[in-house]
Amino acid sequence: MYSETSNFVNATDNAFFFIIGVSVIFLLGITGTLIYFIFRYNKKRNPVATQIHGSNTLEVVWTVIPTILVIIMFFYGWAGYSPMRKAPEDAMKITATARMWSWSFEYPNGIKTDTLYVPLDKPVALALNSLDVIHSFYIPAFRVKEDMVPGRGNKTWFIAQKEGAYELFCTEYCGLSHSYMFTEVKVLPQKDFDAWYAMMADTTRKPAESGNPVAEGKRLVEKNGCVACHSADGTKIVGPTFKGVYGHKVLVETDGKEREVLADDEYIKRSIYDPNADVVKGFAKGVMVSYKSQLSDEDVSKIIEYLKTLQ
Ligand code: HEC
Ligand SMILES: [Cu+2]
Repeated sequence: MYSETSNFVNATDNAFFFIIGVSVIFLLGITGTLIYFIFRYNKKRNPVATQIHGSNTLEVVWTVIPTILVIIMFFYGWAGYSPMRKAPEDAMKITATARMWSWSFEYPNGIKTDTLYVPLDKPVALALNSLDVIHSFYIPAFRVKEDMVPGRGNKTWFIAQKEGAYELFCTEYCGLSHSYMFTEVKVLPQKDFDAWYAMMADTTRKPAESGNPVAEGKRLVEKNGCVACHSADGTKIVGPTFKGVYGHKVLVETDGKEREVLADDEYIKRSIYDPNADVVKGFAKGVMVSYKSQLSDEDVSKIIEYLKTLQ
């Protein structure tokens, strides 16, 4: 049994506490000396200023000691950082995708979740992608933090060593709803993880026929973070409200030309898969990026069923 939540906790904390410790010692030492000098060399005690011209001993001391301290800091830092760069070969590979303003995780068997599930005591390697702007993947409890830059293909990895749920959030300011861009990482013992994994694979393979499409559509809209930009009550947020969207006439700009279209199934689908083809007048192009890789045709028709109910 480990007492740390991940394999990176120790080394990161060592570097952190060493730097903090040195800083505190210097803060106290310098402030103490300052106060002593104010007292010792004030005008009453020392009416004629003492002139000092150079001291090799002092110069050597205040060059050598800080140099040694900084080198020690570097080694603590390097010892903590360099294992983070290379994931073990046998690590479980998960792809994390960030977009304004939600997370999605894809596992080797193709299932997708908005909460990260990982097995206990097993290395997990994450490929970090962003679909729009720069985000940053952060699990404070694991001391894991890595930028997610579109097109750059950053990576990170860790071994979760304690069962439980931990915060996972975006730590790069990425626009209006950045502060809502958080989720959890759930660490399950291998047995529970395997059970969860198999269960998810089953439900993904054969979608419940009895499911209510409207409820599922609503769930998809929440799960995929559409609600960060689209309200259901008529309020304009980043994007147009979903209220009354289905079946109404919209003024859009297509290839720089304005035209009026009817918001039918076809239009809504295009809005989700290719949002910048028809840009709703009064809204910015490029803010919403395609959900082609995240939502199937079936998902889209469920969302449409849900949107129909918001009149
Ligand atoms: C980052 C903010 C953002 C997110 C997240 C987002 N959208 Fe959008 N959406 C916009 C903006 C801005 C527009 C208007 C500009 C345009 O048409 O591209 C828009 C337009 C639309 C339209 C056309 C609306 C109309 O009035 O004609 C639909 C439909 C839509 N989005 C659906 C969705 C769905 C479904 C999701 C989630 C799967 C989603 N959006 C996620 C910002 C977002
Ligand atoms: Cu972000």
